[in-house]
Formats: sequence, structure tokens, C-alpha cells
Amino acid sequence: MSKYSALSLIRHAFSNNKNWQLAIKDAEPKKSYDAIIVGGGGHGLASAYYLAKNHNLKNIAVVEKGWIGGGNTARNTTIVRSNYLWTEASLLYEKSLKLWEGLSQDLNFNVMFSQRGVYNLGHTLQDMRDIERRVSANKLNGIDAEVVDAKQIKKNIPSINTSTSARYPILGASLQRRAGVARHDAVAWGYARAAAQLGVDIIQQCEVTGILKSNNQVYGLETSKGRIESNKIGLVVAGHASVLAEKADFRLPLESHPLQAYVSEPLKPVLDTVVMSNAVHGYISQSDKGELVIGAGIDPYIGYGQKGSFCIIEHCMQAIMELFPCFSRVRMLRQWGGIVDVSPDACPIISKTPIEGLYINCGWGTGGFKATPGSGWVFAHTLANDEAHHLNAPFSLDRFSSGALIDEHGAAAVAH
Ligand code: FAD
Ligand code: PYC
Repeated sequence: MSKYSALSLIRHAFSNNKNWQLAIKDAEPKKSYDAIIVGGGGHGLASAYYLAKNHNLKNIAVVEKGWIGGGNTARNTTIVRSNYLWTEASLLYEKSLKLWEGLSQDLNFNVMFSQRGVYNLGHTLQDMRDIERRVSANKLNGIDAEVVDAKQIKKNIPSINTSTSARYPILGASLQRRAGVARHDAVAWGYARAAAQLGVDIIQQCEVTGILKSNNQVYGLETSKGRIESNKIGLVVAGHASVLAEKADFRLPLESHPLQAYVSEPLKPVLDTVVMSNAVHGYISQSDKGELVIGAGIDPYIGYGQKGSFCIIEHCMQAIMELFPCFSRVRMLRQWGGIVDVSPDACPIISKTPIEGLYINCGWGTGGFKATPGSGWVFAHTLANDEAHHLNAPFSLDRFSSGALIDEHGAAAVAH
């Protein structure tokens, strides 16, 4: 009989799970490592996994101040797409989307990637011109994209309100059919387990409190579990990137903002795709459990509280009710926030830093979940080779002094 039979499930239930095999062993820090990744979110864990898998580094640690996936990774609304405007961004997100398409097999862990399509709505003539332009640019880059009109939207999403008398009537949308959603915490667990199987130490409850350097070369970290040495360190701490950069005496052009999300009580299947509207500041999908998963624009103030303010909740609920009046009596179950690190051009920073051996991966703002596999892939390359992969070369820190910005505010899809 298979070890996963019903009987074994019952046995586990009555034994309070004490015979379950641990998916990831909690490691204690060794004195030194060949490479250390700070931050046990999806990006950090993916970076460690690809460092071990693609670059054959074996003595690697991931150092996480809380628990893996406890940051933005398991707080986001799980939208995955690659329909950005500029070639640099499109190619990076498309690399990621291609990795998503084989990720469950690669990690041998079901990340529940569901290519149910993403609609980015247009409500004004200018929105529609921008959509036409972005869809053309996507097609030129070999990325699937189409423009759909209000009639097609209504046919595909019967519950949506396409009335022309709405405050922001829906004129059309871009549709990326290969886009969709994934189970966010499974992404952290899947990468962590696969990385641990390749020998990576995953060290939780270990906060980095200082960055050690000498003659402009990094050589280790001060942490709540003591000093750990390495001359190759990657900082992958999302909303706390500026805090850690300050500890290494350099500054990042980032602002940290709360970004909120909400889930409703579970409903029967009613929405089999993802709908986003930048104009009304709301986006929505339905989870496999039946909950409506809803998100808003960022809270406008800078802050590190993982919650968010009431006026944004109200604004977002108005937006969703305008798009889907049929949800007006659905009860919301939970609300939370994450801290997103917003850069001036709404694009990430995946780069060497002014300190030798210290690398940074941040600035994903409201849109990094979709990039998790690709980000880990190129960041691992950057650490292993001490030079950027061709896909992240445009995303270096020095673009903020050279002026080679990649303005993705339009396609970032969440207002900031
Ligand atoms: P995190 O998961 O935040 O990982 C960083 C880790 O660093 C954390 O676990 C933190 O504890 C750790 N850390 C911080 N400081 C230290 C320290 N001093 N020492 C040790 N560890 C430290 N993106 C999309 O693509 N699609 C979406 O639909 C989407 N929706 C979103 C909705 C919300 C509400 C939020 C908040 C974000 C959303 N995002 C979305 C953005 C996305 O979640 C992030 O860009 C992405 O998860 C960043 O991943 P990460 O692994 O870098 O960050
Ligand atoms: O980047 O697609 C996105 C997104 C949706 C909601 C938050 N971010």
C-alpha cells in the first residue's frame, strides 16, 4: 500500500503529525558559506536554488528574520503575467513565465500555477491607445497578447458590469491568456525544499543586523544568531532593502509603502479569470477555495506596518463593486498588507552594489511575485559570475545615474 494511502493519512492525523517527514530541516548557521542570501521570500529562495542547481555552488545559506514566505511572498494576490511595455522588462518577465510553466515539475512540488488569463481593463480612449501599444509591443517580443472589446469581455466574464453608464465604463482590455495565478506560499515551500535537497541551509528566525566589510569587500553578516562569514552575499529583502543597504553604507532610490489585499468568504465558482483595472484601483480573481482575492493600489504614505489604511479599503471596495455589482453583498473575511519597495521607474534593481561581493535584488514594488523564478535565475547568475545575466543587465543600480530608466508605470498595473 502506498505510504500516502488514506490509512496513513488517518494515522498521521491521530499522531498529531509527529511521524511526518520534515520537508525542510531547520538549519543553524555554520561559521562560513560560499554564498549567503539574505531574505527567505520567494526571490531569495529561488536565488539559492538556482545557485545550487545551475551554478553548482553547494555551501549556501538563506538567512530569514522570520519564517520563509512570511513577507510579501505569501501576502500577494498571486497574479502572474509578462505583458510589460518595454523589451527589457518584457523579456525578464517572459523568462519568468516560461519557468512558471515548468515549475511544479522542476521543483517536484505543486505550485498550482493556473493559466486562466489576465484582463487589464481600459476605461478611456487613452487607456485603449496604451493597451493597443502594449499589445503590439508584446507581440513583437513574441509574447502572447490580444486586445478584446467590451462585448467579448462580457461574453467571457458574464458577472462583469459593462454598462456604458458606469462611472468608468469598460471600453476593452488587453488579454494575456498564458497569464494567471499560482499558490504563493507553495512557491516558497517548493523552492525551499528543492534548495534544501541540494544542500542549502535555510536558517529561519535569524535577523541580519549588520553587514561586515573591509577595504570595500564584504566578508560577512552580524545576525541575531551570531556572525556568519561569506565574501558573496545577496540582499533579497523586498520592503526592507533600503534598511539593509543603509547598514552597508549605500543608498537605494526606493520608497517602502504598504500594499493591501483582501479575501472574501468562499463562493461557488463565479470568476474563472483575473481582472485588473488600474483606472479604478482594483483587481480580482477567485481562489481555488472559492474566496474572491482582491487587491488595491498602494497606501500613499511611506511605512513599514503590514496593514494599511481604511480609506484604501473603502476606495478598493467601491472599485470592485463598480466592476462587479453582483458582489456587493459578499462578506469580506480578511485584510492584510505587505511592504513593497517602489523604484522611480517601477522596475526592479538586480545588481552589483558599490561594495565588492555584495549584490542586491529589490525594487519589485507591487509586481514581483510573477517574477520569482526569473529573478532567482538571473540573480543566481549575477552572484555566481560576478556579472549580470543579459536579462538583468538593464536593471542595474547605475541606471539611476546614467538615466537609462525603463518606465513601466503603465504596465505595473497597480497605482503608485
Ligand atoms: P518577501 O517575500 O517580502 O521576502 C523578503 C524577506 O526578507 C522577508 O521574508 C523578510 O522577513 C526578510 N527580511 C527582511 N529584512 C531582513 C533582515 N534584516 N534579515 C533577514 N531577513 C530579512 N506581485 C505580483 O507579481 N503579482 C501580484 O498579484 C502581487 N500582488 C501583491 C499584493 C500585495 C498585497 C503585496 C504586498 C505585494 C504584491 N505583489 C504582487 C508584489 C510581490 O509580492 C513582491 O514583489 C514579491 O513577493 C517580493 O518577493 P520577495 O521574495 O523579494 O519578498
Ligand atoms: O503586478 O500584476 C501585478 C499585480 C497585480 C496586483 C498586484 N500586482
